[in-house]
Amino acid sequence: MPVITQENLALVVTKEVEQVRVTDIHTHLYPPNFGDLSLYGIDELLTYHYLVAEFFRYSTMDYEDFFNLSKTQQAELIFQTLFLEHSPVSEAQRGVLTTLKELGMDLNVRDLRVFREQINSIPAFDYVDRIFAIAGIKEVVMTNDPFDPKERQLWEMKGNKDPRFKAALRLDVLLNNYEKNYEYLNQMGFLVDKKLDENTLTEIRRFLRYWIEKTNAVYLAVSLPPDFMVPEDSYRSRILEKCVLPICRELNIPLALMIGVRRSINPRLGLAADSLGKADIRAIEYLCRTYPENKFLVTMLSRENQHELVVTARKFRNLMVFGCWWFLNNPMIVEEITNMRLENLGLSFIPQHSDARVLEHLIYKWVHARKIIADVLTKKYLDLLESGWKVTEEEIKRDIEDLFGNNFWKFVGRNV
Ligand code: FIX
Ligand code: ZN
Repeated sequence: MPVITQENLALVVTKEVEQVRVTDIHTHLYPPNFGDLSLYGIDELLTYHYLVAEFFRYSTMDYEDFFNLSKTQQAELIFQTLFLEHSPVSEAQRGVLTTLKELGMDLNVRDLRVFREQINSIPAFDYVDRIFAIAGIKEVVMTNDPFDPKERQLWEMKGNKDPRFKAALRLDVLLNNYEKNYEYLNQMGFLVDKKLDENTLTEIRRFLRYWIEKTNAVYLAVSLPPDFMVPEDSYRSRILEKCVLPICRELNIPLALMIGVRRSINPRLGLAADSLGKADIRAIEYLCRTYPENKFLVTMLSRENQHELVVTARKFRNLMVFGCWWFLNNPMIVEEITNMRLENLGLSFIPQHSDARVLEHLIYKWVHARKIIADVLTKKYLDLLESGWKVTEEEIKRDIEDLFGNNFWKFVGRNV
């Protein structure tokens, strides 16, 4: 182990950050045996909803006409518009370049058909292994929606056989839209009523237990609008306090709150239609204070919420801050937020998740994140050296392993 000096510090930190195998705590990936739910390949990469939104910044094409095209045609249009007619400087555009480069492609070819052929020629059977290896991923946590008929059927018929894919049970439909979907629960065999009477609450708890057990979920999760408030007189607040939190306590499982999304502000954009807003931190304060036996993983979508979120985490040890979510996953904002978290919370947070929807997203999301986190960490260790505090390579490795995986597993309280 070398003595860490101001001269070799950056090299050591960068090496450790590049080598650490990541637990990616929030993705939209699925194991290969989930068939067409599991997305991969250049056409999926190019039709990522981040890029669809950016395509319409330049194109005057009718939204419907675009969405009526085949995936390949959409990908061709996006490649032409975002990569050939303009330089691909946005974070999502640059992400495609990083991905292709790491897959060994010659970017100067600039020919989508060639990229497609080269990617398709990689043998399918070890594709996941290969992408995980390039991205340095140990395991990913999925987003599993028991209200999605296709996904539900896969869990009922096949289940997940790949231990690198961990489940997280997504409760958006249950919590954000109960009144429109309760009959769906009845069809699944849970005898609930629109009115949240005692019997209904018992059945909702049975539904949660059933799905946690079936998926072996490592946490429950919900995305929430900026006006999320608890306690309040709403289905969401009552189901949360009377069903979700008690089950989390009973089974010792955290609840992830992903707060600040405003869905479908321009519905014509499909999956790309969502936006954000600043939320009220008092909902998190209430939950952490009232339910000290519950564990909350929290990420917030608005940049304006980040400072109060870290301050709140200083007050509650049952609150684990995670990730720079979605519109925050830009280098300038990731750098700012990571600095803020280190300065307020030390190393007791989870700096990033990928939100990958397409398998290869793991590559660019983590190449970009690792670079920023390594740079920010290097400056923090430099401050320590300048104050006369010596750090060893082992300590740096330990800290980095905590940030990229161990903090999550310690918080979850089990390693599955
Ligand atoms: O709700 C979520 O988990 C969001 O991350 C996604 O729904 C969103 O579309 C996304 O992919 C953001 O990165
Ligand atoms: Zn997500």
